[in-house]
Amino acid sequence: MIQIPAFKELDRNKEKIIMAKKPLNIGMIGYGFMGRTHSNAYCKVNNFFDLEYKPVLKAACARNAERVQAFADTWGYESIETDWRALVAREDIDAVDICTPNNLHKEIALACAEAGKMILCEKPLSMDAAEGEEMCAAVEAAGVPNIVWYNYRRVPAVTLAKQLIDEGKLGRIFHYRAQFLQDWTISTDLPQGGEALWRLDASVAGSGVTGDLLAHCIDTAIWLNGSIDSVSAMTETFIKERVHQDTGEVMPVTIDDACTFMGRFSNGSLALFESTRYARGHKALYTLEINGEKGSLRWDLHDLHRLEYFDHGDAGTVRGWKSIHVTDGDHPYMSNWWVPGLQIGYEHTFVHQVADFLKSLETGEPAGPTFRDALETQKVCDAVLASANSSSWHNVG
Ligand code: SOE
Repeated sequence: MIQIPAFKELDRNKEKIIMAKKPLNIGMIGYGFMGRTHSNAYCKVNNFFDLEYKPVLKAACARNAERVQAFADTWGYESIETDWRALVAREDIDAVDICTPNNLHKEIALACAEAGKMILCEKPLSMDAAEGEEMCAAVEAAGVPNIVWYNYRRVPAVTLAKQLIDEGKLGRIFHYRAQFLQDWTISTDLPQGGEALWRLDASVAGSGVTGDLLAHCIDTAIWLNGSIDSVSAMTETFIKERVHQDTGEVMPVTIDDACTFMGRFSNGSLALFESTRYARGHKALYTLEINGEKGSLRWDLHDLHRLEYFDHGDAGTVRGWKSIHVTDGDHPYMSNWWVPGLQIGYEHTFVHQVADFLKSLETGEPAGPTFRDALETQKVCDAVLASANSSSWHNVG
């Protein structure tokens, strides 16, 4: 493992000793969109956060040697593997980042746990809760640090919402509603399955929008407002057959193209969630709103640096929705970036996740969502799909 020597650096006019960093050797499996967001985060994190550990991009792994080599060259991985088992077996890998399609998460995670590797797993945790249970048992028995990439928790405005709720600013919560809307699968000509389109193949993805998009909304909701106890859902598959990209055969589509559900949180508040890939005009519109006795909060991914806040405690004459520009030094994560008033974006949420994960290695305090936290989300997804299938209410877990 590479040892980085201590060196001196001028930091904002103060001379500061930067201690030697402990290398954390990363093995990345997969090189799609998420492989890029995570790699970017590993590259940037030590430029902005003061941490003991420094990720070292040791190896990237995927089946196609030429393409994974190109990915490794772009991001600076030192080596490549074409078999994930070989990567997991390598002694010079400390942490494995699972960025494969969902149907491989479990097998890889179990092998990593057995090999004593830390795991950073792309969301959703698993194809279903039963797989998730096995994954939790494996990482907990092995005692390996683990985290799932539900990145939207770490948008500073969303983290600020968490702080305000925990401070009691909203009081008793009555309603939680969230939407995640896209429009990229409307064309009937779009094939299903195979590279880049595996999200449309239930045997690889586990489900459609429920596991891919609603899982984000559910993770944030549980984090902000506690457990969800019961759900009543409906799903729809608008385009019933598509050509499978791998075989050229026309096959039934078995994912949920859209899903709407209502539910009850353990704290007595009501939930309303909607997700679809058929909302023409919307590319990635994740919105959430929480209404409490003393106030409300609203957030929108298309304007991600703003948190809207209504405080009923304000004097009546000036009471109204405030739009907080979450870019000041005392806002979550922001003191690590530029100067007050300058906003950051989507990619930074992944940097925050890596920073929190590395910090957790220093403190021994796990950074969430751990596999166990993400299993809760998986259980809600399972209950949603079961409810839609049976047209009846389902309890979670
Ligand atoms: C799907 O289009 C997708 O890329 C999800 O898989 C991601 O998790 C979400 O953040 C954006 O949309």
